[in-house]
Amino acid sequence: MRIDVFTIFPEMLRQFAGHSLVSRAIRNELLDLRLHDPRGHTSDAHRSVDDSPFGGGAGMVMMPGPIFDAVEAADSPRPLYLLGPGGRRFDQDLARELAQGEGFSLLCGRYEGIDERVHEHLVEEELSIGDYVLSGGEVAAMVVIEAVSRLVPGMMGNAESATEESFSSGLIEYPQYTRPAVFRGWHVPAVLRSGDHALVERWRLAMSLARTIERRPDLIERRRGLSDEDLALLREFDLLGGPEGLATEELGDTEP
Ligand code: JEE
Repeated sequence: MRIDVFTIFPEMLRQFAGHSLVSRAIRNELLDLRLHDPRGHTSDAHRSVDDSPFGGGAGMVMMPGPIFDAVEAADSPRPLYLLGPGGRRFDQDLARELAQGEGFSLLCGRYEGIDERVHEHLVEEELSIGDYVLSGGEVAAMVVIEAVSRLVPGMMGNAESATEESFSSGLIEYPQYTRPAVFRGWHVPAVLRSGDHALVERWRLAMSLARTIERRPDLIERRRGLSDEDLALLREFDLLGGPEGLATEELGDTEP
């Protein structure tokens, strides 16, 4: 997979690319990450990439020239996505879609934004990683690269990909424990030490369901509510029912 990034802060991405999963993907030649700096495509003495907005107002806007020139010189993989606070939400579905392809490109803005002609005539689409305001697209680009590259075939062992399959089922995670079995008087749930693998599987799914109902009801809606099997599972572990409904205060409780 080839990913090209256009940024006036290539050092931020170079730092990122030197770490953990992404650096391993690059070393193993599963990922070809290329960085391009629009500042290398300026012609004035100050190497300007921004200017004040037509019509007035505060802040600066990125000029179209250096961006068009950098993109055209790179012959970078399409689609080219612009990262910005007003874009379509980047989510796991899009990460999965991008991981299936041969590559894509990311354009990181800075300042108050980018000249509209870049939106209209250069990029396919604007993406946003969430509803908060960053100072530029670089951190968002790292988020996209990390989410996509961990899904690239060959990135992880088969065991992990199987887990990925079942857990991109749209539920949040079940609680996990490691040694010691008792820590400061807090016990690991007995189910997990029972040795009954089928029981453990059912408990984990039940906990995932209960936590998703409690914390992310939108995800339950997205899978079109609870099935009869879901309800049976929740009942089996007493995670549903009673006049107060879901016993939310007990989820994740590790008291003896
Ligand atoms: C790229 C510049 C800063 C600050 C105007 C008007 C926006 C841009 N999820 C995400 N949040 N933020 C970004 C992101 C931010 C960026 C750039 C990505 C380039 N900035 C910037 C303020 C404004 N504001 C009122 O509504 C909010 C525009 C991002 C992503 N991806």
